[in-house]
Amino acid sequence: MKTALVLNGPNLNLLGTREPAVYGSATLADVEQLCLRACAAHGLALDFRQSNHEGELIDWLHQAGRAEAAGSLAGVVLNAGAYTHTSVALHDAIKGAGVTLIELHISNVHAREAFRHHSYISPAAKAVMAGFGVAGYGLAIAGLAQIDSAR
Ligand code: CA2
Repeated sequence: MKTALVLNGPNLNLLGTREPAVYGSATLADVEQLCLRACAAHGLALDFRQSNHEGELIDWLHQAGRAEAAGSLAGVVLNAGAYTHTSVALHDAIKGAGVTLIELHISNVHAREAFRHHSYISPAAKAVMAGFGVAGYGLAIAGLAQIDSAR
């Protein structure tokens, strides 16, 4: 059984505690349970992580590239949080790792402030998901399973 790696970036540990109008009321623990159900439905194992540190996310992407090349990983769903809009380093890590990656945002970043309209992740991503609330995590896992089964 292959694994889906779901990575969450800075401040996503605060999910469900503030800004429910933007991000909903589900906590990150709720999102992990949602991802577990989606993975089970698609015959995948789940590895679910969150970090507030750019370098740690980069290390995890490098590991993911090796795991995908070895055949044990289907790919990555990444909500890079605000690093989406700032991080050339994450862009380079995704490209350098050669990992199959779906960029995910809970909110529709294009309907928000102008500084959220540009993503350094999108050019390195296989697909982009935004605006479905936390349900987007399940949809992105379904998409990853689809991409993997078509290989
Ligand atoms: O919509 C998304 O998923 C975002 O990636 C979330 C990021 C934001 O910077 C991106 O522009 C869009 C913010 C994550 C922080 O989440 C919080 C949740 C609750 C309370 C405070 C922050």
